Order: sequence, then structure tokens, then C-alpha cells
Amino acid sequence: MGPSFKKKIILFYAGITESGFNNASGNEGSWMNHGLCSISATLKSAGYPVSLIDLRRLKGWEHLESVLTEQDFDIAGLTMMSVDFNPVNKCIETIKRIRPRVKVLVGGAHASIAPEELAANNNIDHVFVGEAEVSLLDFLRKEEAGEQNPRLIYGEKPDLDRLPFVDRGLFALPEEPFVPFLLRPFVTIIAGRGCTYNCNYCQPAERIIFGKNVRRRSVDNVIEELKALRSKFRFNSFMIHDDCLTEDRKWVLEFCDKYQGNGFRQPFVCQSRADLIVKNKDAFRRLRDCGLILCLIGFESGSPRILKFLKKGCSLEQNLEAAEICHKLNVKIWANYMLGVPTETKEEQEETVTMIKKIRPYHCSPAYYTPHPGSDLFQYCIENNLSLIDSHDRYRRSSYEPKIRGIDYEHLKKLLYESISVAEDQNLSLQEVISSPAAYLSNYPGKFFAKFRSLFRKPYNQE
Ligand code: B12
Repeated sequence: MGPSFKKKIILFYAGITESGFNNASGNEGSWMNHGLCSISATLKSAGYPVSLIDLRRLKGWEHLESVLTEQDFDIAGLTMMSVDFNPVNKCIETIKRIRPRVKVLVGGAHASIAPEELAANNNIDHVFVGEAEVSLLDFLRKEEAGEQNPRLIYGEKPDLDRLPFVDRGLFALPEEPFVPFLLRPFVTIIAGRGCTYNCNYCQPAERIIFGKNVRRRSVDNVIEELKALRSKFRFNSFMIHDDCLTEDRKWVLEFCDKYQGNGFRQPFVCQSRADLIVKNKDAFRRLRDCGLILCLIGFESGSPRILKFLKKGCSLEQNLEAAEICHKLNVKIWANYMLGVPTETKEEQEETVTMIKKIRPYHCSPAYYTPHPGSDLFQYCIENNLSLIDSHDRYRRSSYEPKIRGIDYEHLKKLLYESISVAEDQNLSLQEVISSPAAYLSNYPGKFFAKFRSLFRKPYNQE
């Protein structure tokens, strides 16, 4: 069957709970969605015509209606994290109203974690659980042959090295760096899928989406993609999104050799864990030598009991030692941590502030603990009637409203402000201008205008 008989597919990005419409700034407004870009690459390499409607680039729901009126297509594919539930559903309702014959497919984290919740919506024709590169092609073949597809479709794990590189043309605008010392052009990549750790504020979500083990692309495959990105975008910095890139020491060392061996000098950002930084100091140093400039670390708590309660697998001592290692190596620290964990006492909350003061991060990224669907701790909160979250829109760790019954949020607010006041980026802008004027000039105006614009932007549900 020639490409002309292939179904016409439009992918939709409707993750606008935070960014709202009409926003191309920061990570929420500008970063591409790798899941959709991977699906797009797979579909295009099988000859399907694919395009994207990114709600962040539209003016509002009426604008979506007029865009849909102009388009002719057979299949709509939407991705959904738990927090995206409402805008994605509103997008689906709009699609079905204007294009009733279009088949609506939904995938992503929330679709994998809560498929029944989505299947209850009659506007959704098929729910994809897990990775979908393989299952989506099977689905389309069956559709074209006039065969029935089940409502819930369970994915297969693809061989990551055999997938085409993600389709970066899908999201038209460039990705924006999120700290002023990362130079544009900035890109994001993913070197592997899954997470072997068992933190109860996240798992089993990642196991449900990606399976028990981490699958990492070969170093050669990642380097090939970086070479393609170098010739296409001449990128000057990048971020590796993997949940825990540094877990496989051998992989990291091979990556460093080949990164430098292929003439790359661009600084980059990754995420890691305190225990791994301490255990694999040598590999971490090699990453620094190659360009690691900022590391996102989930320190989570300064209380040994809470760290155990969270099944984090890192000790307070490791948190502090990892921070020291970063300081010695001059790798900036982006500290993720949470306050208001169920069962946490005020003393334990204060221990977290004390830890953050000792860590002296470049940036503090605190959260009021937010129960996330798909995690064991979410289940615990439901069973113990602790969750105050009454809408999917509030599954955001970055929104500062009460999340857990019985927590004194007035007290937490004080602790939160006390903790972030030690962050370098709260105190350092002049030094930053002096040490890195080009980066500052290229990034600061963007940040400034984004902040300014956000004061006037309506949230999506008020459009
Ligand atoms: C990069 C990332 C981000 C970026 C997102 C950039 C963007 N524009 O999408 C940023 C930093 C902005 C971000 C923010 C948040 N994130 Co985030 N993020 C990730 C991360 C690390 C990688 C995502 C990714 O690309 N994965 C790789 C791709 C290939 O996998 P995938 O997206 O799941 O796609 C596959 C399948 O799901 C499926 N699929 C996906 N979409 C579709 C669509 C169709 C039609 C089909 C058929 C199939 C399909 O096929 C894909 C290919 O196999 C994941 C963790 C992880 N490892 O996945 C967390 C993760 C998705 N994020 C999470 C969370 C909680 C958040 C926040 C809510 C955090 C917060 N601030 O409170 C926000 C919400 C943002 C929003 N939508 O408003 C959770 C989601 C849990 C949940 N229950 O929904 C995750 C799983 C992390 C975790 N383990 O807790 N995030």
C-alpha cells in the first residue's frame, strides 16, 4: 500500500496547565515532548503524514477550533501526564465536536498509569499503555486492513538503538535554556528509558511505563544523534533528561571518551542521585571534565527517617558528601527537595532546611510534597485520606497550596523561604553578569520578558 493510502495523523501537545496558551518561554513553554517526537519519527519513517498542533502556540480554545476546521485528518494522538488531564480532555472534546469522525488516541504517563480513567471517556477511542512506537504501527496496519483494535493497547519495549532519532522538526520553535549560563542554541536529549530505583513518591509509575529495567541507548547511537544535532543546530549546550544518567558507570565513561573524542566541548546538564555521585566519584569527575556544568539532584529530605520513609536509598551523609563533591568539581547544584511529606514532623522539616543550608545549591527547587498518581505514596495518601488535591490541575509539585491534610503550611512557607534564600541564583546576578556576560545577555532578556508576560497571561481554563 502506497503512502497516499496512509491515515493522516495529527499529534497534539496540550500540556498547558502551567504554561497556558500563547507561551514559548521556559521549559514548560518551549521544550519539546520526546514521547510525541519519537512517535512522529517512527510514523514518518513508515511513510505516514504527521503534523503537530501545540496548544502552547495557540491563542485559546477558539483558536484551536479554527485550526481544526481548516485541517483534514483521520487520527488525533495526544499525550497526557496526570497534570494534563483537564486540558487534554478539553482538547479531545473540541476535536470530537469539530471532527467527529477522527479517531482519538491517548498515550503518555497518565494513560499508562490510569488507563481505566481514560477509557471511561467515550470520546477517547484507544488508550495506549507504555511505549508505543511498535504498538502504534501495528494499530495503524490493522486499521488500514479494516480489522478491529482493542480499546486498551499495551505497548512493547522497542530496541532503542533501532528507533529513528526523535523528530525535532515536529515542535517548530527552539528549546529555551532554563539557567542563564547555558548558551543558545540549547537542545534536550534522552539516552535511555526507565529507572531501577524504588522511591515511593514516583514508583511504580516508571516501571509501568518503561518496565523494570533501564534500557539505555548505546553510546555510539547517542553520539550519532549529537553529531546530527551539531550539524543541524550548532547547539551550544544541552540537557540529558534521563532520570538517572550516571547509574551505569561503564556507560558514562565510554560516553565521556566518545564525547570528547568526537570534538564536543558543549556544556551540559544531567540528573543524578547523591549515592551515585559518592560511589562513582571518578565517573562524575570525568563528566565534569567533558562539560557537565549543572547537576539536578533529588536530595528530598534532611531527615534520615523521612529519607527511609520515601525509600530514597540515599542517606543524609551521602546528600552532604555529594554536594561537597559538586562544589570541589565546580559543578553547579540544582537541589530538588520536598517539605510536607506525610508523617513528617516540624523538626524533620527543619532538618531539611538545615541540610539545604549546608548544601549551598546554585538553585533551590523545593516542593510541597505532591501525591502523584501511579506512586505508592499517592496510594498511601488515598488510603489514609490525606490528599487535599481535588483536581488533576493541582498535580504540580511547583504550586504552593496545601496538598496534605494535617500539615501546617504557614510554617512550611517560612521554612521554604528560609531554605531558598541560600541559593546562589538568589544572590548572584551581578557576579553572573561579570563571569559570563554572553550567556547572561542572551538569556536574561528572555527570562525577563517571560516573567513580565506571565503576569498578564490567563490560565487555560479561564480562556
Ligand atoms: C522531560 C520531562 C519533563 C519536561 C517536559 C517537557 C515536555 N514538553 O514534555 C518538564 C521538565 C517540563 C516536565 C515537567 C513536569 N513533569 Co515531567 N518528566 C519528564 C521526563 C524526565 C521525561 C519525559 C520523556 O520524554 N520520556 C521519554 C518518552 C519517550 O517517554 P513518554 O513521554 O512516556 O512517551 C512514550 C509513551 O508514554 C507513549 N506515549 C506518550 N505520548 C503518547 C501519545 C500517543 C498518541 C501514543 C499512542 C503514545 C504515547 O509512547 C512514547 C514513546 O514510547 C519524565 C520521566 C521519564 N523518564 O519519562 C518526567 C515525568 C513524565 N514528569 C512527571 C511530572 C510529575 C511532571 C510535572 C507535573 C512536575 C511538576 N512540576 O509538578 C511537570 C508537568 C509538566 C506539564 N505537562 O505541565 C512525571 C509524570 C507522572 C504522572 N503521573 O503523570 C514523570 C513520569 C516523572 C516521574 N517519574 O514522576 N517533565
